[in-house]
Amino acid sequence: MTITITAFERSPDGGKGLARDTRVRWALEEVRQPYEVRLVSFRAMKEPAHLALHPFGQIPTYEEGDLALFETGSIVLHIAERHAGLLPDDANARARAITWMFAAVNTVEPPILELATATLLESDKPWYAARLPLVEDRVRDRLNQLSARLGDADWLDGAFTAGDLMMVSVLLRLRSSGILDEFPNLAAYVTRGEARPAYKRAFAAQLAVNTGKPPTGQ
Ligand code: GTB
Repeated sequence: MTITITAFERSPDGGKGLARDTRVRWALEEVRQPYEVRLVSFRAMKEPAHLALHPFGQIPTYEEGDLALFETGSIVLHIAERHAGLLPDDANARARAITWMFAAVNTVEPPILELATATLLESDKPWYAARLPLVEDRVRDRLNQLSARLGDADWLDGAFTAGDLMMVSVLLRLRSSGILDEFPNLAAYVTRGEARPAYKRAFAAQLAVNTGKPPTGQ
């Protein structure tokens, strides 16, 4: 059955891979599932046809036969549950990997998003300079904890899982802030994720959309 996802017609990041379709592409590449992409404009995202797929008028969405999903955590979990390669066979290890997926979107991503929102939308406010260090410190608190847990391991719980895919995707958004580099083991963890051939294919595919150049073979 054909898998179709949606992505920005033009991502505001110009193809840095920060829009959330990249994590879905990455999951599909890890499990070697071909997929099609329907590009949507900001206007089209708020129109009834797209709202029927995504109640909040966002990307990405995922369609496969009669199934339509939104929310990247749910989409990546769906992919990981149906195809080998992203979740361990052992039931307890599988549950722990899913726990890391939730931790990525529910515990680590919120302060990172708060920082991105502050930088992007609030820098002209009179209180911005006073608030920014507080927001940055909330990110540092989470990274401190995550860094302590990761230690010198390659991945969060044994072999690479969908938990790492989601966590690396979430941490990537921090790179431009410089905060990630304060945590060398996390910076190396992100680099390890980006070095995976499946990530490289996903990144190249979204970059091609944003530059108009076809992806080079990986
Ligand atoms: N919780 C949802 C999920 O995980 O799927 C969040 C989905 C979401 O935020 N989608 C964004 C969107 O559609 C795109 S990814 N926004 C349009 C809107 O809400 O109208 C967020 C994003 C956008 C741009 C950059 N960037 O340019 O750096 C990074 C991330």
